[in-house]
Amino acid sequence: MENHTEASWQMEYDFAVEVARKAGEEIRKAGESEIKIMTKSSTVDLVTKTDERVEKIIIGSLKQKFGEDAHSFIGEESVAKGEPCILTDKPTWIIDPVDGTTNFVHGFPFVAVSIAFAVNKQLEFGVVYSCLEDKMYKASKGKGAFCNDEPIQVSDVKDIHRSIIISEHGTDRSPDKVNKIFSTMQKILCIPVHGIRSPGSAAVNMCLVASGSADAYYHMGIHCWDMAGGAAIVTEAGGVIMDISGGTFDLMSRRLIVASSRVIAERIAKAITEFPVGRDDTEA
Ligand code: LIP
Repeated sequence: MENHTEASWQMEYDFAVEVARKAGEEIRKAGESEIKIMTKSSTVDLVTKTDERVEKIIIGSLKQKFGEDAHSFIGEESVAKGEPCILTDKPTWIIDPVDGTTNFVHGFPFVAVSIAFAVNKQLEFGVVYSCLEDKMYKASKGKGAFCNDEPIQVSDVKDIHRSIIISEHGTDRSPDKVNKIFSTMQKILCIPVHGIRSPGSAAVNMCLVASGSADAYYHMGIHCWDMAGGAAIVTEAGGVIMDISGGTFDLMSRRLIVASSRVIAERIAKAITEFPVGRDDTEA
């Protein structure tokens, strides 16, 4: 294999942007016809033929460009069909073909293609194409974060009382889980913060923090494909990323806080009522 030194994944990065744009065009087109809805882990965990088709397009394009065996792949819909979800040291693409499937089904405008690339379990770059808004977010380690080629960075808000916080409600509607989610939201609202928002796409949520429109995002129960692209972008935009306990972020843990500053992230960590979510790499 070619000997890649640090920051030398430029060809993979550029191609990921190209593939994300092509995938986004497919999603936009598919949204113009009737969408057949199916479900996964619960009646509100939606999936469509477009999710599956777009993932095949993305993985097929990457394999055609870089060969069948050079890289590993973790894709939301492949894992749903029984493929393993294990992150190794091998160069690995982590793909969410349609992040915000519920939004896609309803025409709610935050729907993203998320493509990330990790080597030795470290994220090298991330691309998030918010295709209905036509916003291409991207970042590669040490090379800055961008939206439609304009540099982006997190807000300079350090006072949580002046912050907008993002979180989501998830797809597990058991009353105990929902109570815990609302208990955390109540604690955060009562700090007080300026507001809480739920745009419905984890990848877009992280890009909203990366570009300074929101000051933090926390979530328990999402997956590595929801987080990977946005995690690379928000980190490169100057944000902090941590586990919901305040500890070190782990891509396979299904738990995340991202924020414009450590002080805000740590304040959110204090407010979170935890519940068990399992890990991506033990559920496959
Ligand atoms: C979705 C996330 C969303 C979250 C859902 C789900 P999908 O991803 O982006 O923010 O609330 O639980 O994980 O399934 O549309 O790719």
